[in-house]
Amino acid sequence: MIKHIYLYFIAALLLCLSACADQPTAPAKDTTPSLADDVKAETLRAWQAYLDYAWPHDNLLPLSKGYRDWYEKPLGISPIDAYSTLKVMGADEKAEQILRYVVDSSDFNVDMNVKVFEVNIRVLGGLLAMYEWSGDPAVLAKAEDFGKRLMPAFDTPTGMPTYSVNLQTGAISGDVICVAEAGSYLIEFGMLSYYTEDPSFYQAAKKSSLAIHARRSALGLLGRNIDVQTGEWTVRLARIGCYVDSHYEYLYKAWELFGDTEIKAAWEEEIAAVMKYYPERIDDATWYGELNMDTGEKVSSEIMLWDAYFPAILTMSGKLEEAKLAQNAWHQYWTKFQAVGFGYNYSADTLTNPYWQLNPEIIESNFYLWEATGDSMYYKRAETYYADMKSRCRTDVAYAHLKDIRTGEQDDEMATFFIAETMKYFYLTFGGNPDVTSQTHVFNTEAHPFAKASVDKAFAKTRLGF
Ligand code: DMJ
Repeated sequence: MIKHIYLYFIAALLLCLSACADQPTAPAKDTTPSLADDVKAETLRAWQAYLDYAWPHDNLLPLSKGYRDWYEKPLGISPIDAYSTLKVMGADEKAEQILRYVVDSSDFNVDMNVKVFEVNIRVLGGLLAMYEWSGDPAVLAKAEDFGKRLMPAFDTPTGMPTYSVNLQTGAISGDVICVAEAGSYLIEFGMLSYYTEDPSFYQAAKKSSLAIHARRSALGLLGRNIDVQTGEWTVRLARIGCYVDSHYEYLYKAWELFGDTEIKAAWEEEIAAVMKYYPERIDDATWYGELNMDTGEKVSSEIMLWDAYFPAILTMSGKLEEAKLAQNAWHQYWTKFQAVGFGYNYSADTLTNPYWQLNPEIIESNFYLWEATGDSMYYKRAETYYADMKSRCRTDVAYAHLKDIRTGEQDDEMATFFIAETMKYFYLTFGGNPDVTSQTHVFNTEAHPFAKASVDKAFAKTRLGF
């Protein structure tokens, strides 16, 4: 009996010792990656696909694993657009590879016509953010070279730029542009003037934005398309979003960044008219449709996905309650389809265009509201958007657009703003880089961040010439 107890004791001791040997001496590290880590890993995966199949062309084709250029020769739009996101995520080596490409190999002296608005927000904005992060004077020289090549477009009777400019010859073309294409240069041209101490860039941008402002209707509303030679509106339909969006965005943000009071006055007049005529409250959401710019009467209930930038601007300009209601509308739209298509009629509840380009706007506005309110509802909404996007758009190498948000059929495209904007706003929402926030930085409309602290407003006054 004693022998049995003894054996039992030895066996129990051995069991305990072996069990104890499996116990870690310190608490186990939580190996579940945070959502920010996941966004970074997915961004780097997509970036690697770009490097494998598309470098240094303008766009990756994520299904056929090829590439597409915007013009006759590549401008390196994807890499230049991706740089600031890679820096925000701390992927310094990948970012450095882009910087080396820009400094050593890029050449903007090419005989081709480029769309002034698009290359301004992506290429010039990207180069200026690259300079801000790196401090490399060779990058600033590239930005200045590029900015100078855009300047001939502004040489029109109204000061508003033509649609295209030839990067080599300066030949201009395209007399009718939309408001966003006229009024979205203050940040890039302002930063370029600030860094180069040459006010001519900001002066051109300001003249163009104020040319739009001067042509507002008696109600203070803007049309959609305008002739840059005559200054006449060619489409008098008013919208806050698509075709107009970054004009409003830049008035507010440029004021915040540089402190130009003339720009502030234009913003205050224009936003007052917007808030008077557009908002249409339906339950706990506010919608902003299409109006007649002269009468303020509603013309249609069609919204376009770019319009979703607006709650961000409302948030940053202190209209928090209006921002929440406007964002609720976008959340309702997303929840119906697990994405947002190009066009939706909120009165008829019908999709007018079902395509989704992985666009950032709803995620961007949600980010501003999350930071401003700290309400976990916005964090949870971002989790939903991210999970939906991952399950519907992820391919074996990167991410693809949706041809139809109802069927989920993918299209062989990955827009450059997917890395520049969409993934950056997800990463920041999930707490990936607390040093880059809506308080510390002003983002251009392509999400290239400029630190408020890097602009001394007293210097800005002389360097930008206001
Ligand atoms: C981006 O290129 C910019 O945000 C632009 O202002 C309009 N929208 C696209 C992304 O949807």
